[in-house]
Amino acid sequence: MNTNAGPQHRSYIDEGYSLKSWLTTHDHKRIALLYMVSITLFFFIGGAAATIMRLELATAPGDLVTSQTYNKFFTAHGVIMVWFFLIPSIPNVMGNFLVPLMIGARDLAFPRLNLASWYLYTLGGIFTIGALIAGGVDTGWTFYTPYSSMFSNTNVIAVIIGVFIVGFSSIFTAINFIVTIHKMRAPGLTWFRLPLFIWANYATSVIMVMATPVLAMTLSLVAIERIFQVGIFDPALGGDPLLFQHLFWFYSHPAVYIMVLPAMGVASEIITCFSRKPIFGYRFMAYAIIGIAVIGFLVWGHHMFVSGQSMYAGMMFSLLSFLVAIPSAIKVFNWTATLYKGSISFEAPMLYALGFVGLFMMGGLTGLFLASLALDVHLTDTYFVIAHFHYIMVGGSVMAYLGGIHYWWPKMSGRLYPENWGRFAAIVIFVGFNLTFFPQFLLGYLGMPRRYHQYPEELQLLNGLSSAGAAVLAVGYILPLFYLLWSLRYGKVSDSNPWKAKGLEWKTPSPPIKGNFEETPIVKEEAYAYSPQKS
Ligand code: HEM
Ligand SMILES: [Cu+2]
Repeated sequence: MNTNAGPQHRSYIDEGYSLKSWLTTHDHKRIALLYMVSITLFFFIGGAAATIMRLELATAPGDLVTSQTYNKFFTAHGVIMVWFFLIPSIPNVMGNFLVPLMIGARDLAFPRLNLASWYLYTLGGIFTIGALIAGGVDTGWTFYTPYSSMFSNTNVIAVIIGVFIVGFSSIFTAINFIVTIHKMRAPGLTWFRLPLFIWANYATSVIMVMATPVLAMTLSLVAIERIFQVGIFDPALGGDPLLFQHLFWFYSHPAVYIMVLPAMGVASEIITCFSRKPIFGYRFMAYAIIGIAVIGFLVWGHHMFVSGQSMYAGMMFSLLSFLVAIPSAIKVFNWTATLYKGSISFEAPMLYALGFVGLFMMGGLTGLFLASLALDVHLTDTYFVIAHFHYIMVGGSVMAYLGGIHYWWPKMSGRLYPENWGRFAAIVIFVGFNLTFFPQFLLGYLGMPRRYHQYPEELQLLNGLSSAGAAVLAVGYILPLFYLLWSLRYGKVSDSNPWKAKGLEWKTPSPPIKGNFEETPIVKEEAYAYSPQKS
């Protein structure tokens, strides 16, 4: 079973090369590639907005763009990166490709719905990009009312429609994953034999189904207030602006776990493979995923410590936010314990995964600073918050996404990427990332507020470092684009299991055939049955 099925092996890619064959495909693997192309496009559009911002902030005066234009750039950046890159990234690309393969199924439960999700994503993207071309939006990705509902003169409605539509794409994908994982596991693949990547995508899907409708409803209310002047959030009309914040963060805090749980799943797969050891504390890892998903719904008020919510609410939200750190810490502990006495090798995916763990930890621990009621009064709305969430979402999730892309690239494409380039890019990204975002912790602590296009001279040095880091980071992100595309043509042909990894996805040829498996696999062993090495 360890080699490809020979020259007659017809992979999912060979099923058709015409544009039509791609745009009408029902194969989860081809849909995954459609997503990969689209989200990569959005990543670079969002990145372009960030580049303009860091260029403006390279010097103290606001001399590159006006403050109004700057507002539009950070809004575009946030909206695109959150809804069109981070949320769909790992679930819709890797989840789509791997959920059926990892559980020994032929496809997702609802292949047509899966394709529909991609079309919804695209339609939402067209609305959003259209709104940006038509002049942009200046509310920030958080759409705070009553500014967004009553005062902003920009294309709020069009962007809201875009985000609303892409929300349904998330919900449909989530329903597909939940049903598939419940109903289509191969014989013998019990819940506690599932790869943690599956657990992570399962929990993420549950969050998507439960939280995304709240966002859809909230944004609809903003649109209703804006169009019909019905008092919902605007106090002048008898509405309540805090209601918006509660609703928005009731979605958006769980949404941050939509962005990071799948990344944790990827890291678990990679770390156990390149340590050649079963993951430490498998059950705790699975329970921690569920714990994070549940507690993640109870902490939204930590975004509202200074909003005027009651002090008792603040104290409860502070306490609950500390609680969410416990399952996160369990995961970090178990990854570390997996490494302990492992037979570790540092291929590119492993470098990304280790980068993920370190940066995620920085993000999580600074989250605890912010979760401390008193400290947050000083730090809220400063660059400290920006640094915190970029450590998690960029240092964490984007690192893990890239790690996963490298790890499963041979499976997806049938080719090996050039290993040294892979390692080099991982290091450039790690260095560039820290240079960009570490100074922002200091800037925030010194009181630099977020969302300003100019700042006092004394903050020049730290901002200069950050902008320089952004340039390094940009190079790091562009590198994989080149060598991965290069490898499609010139890379070495991969066999079915280049990493000698466990897991059903490696028991099928690379790239897999249309229905994934010649015959349904039967699972007889636990997850990650790597044999412990004697050293
Ligand atoms: C140990 C877990 C975490 C804790 C205790 C925590 C705590 C916090 C707190 C208290 C804030 C509000 C800060 C303020 O506005 O003053 C915050 C902001 C934020 N956090 Fe976290 N966080 C954690 C994990 C995460 C994760 C996993 C993500 C993303 C994947 C994330 C993304 C964000 C974002 C996007 C914001 C800012 C939103 C905005 O105002 O634009 N956090 N975090
Ligand atoms: Cu939060």
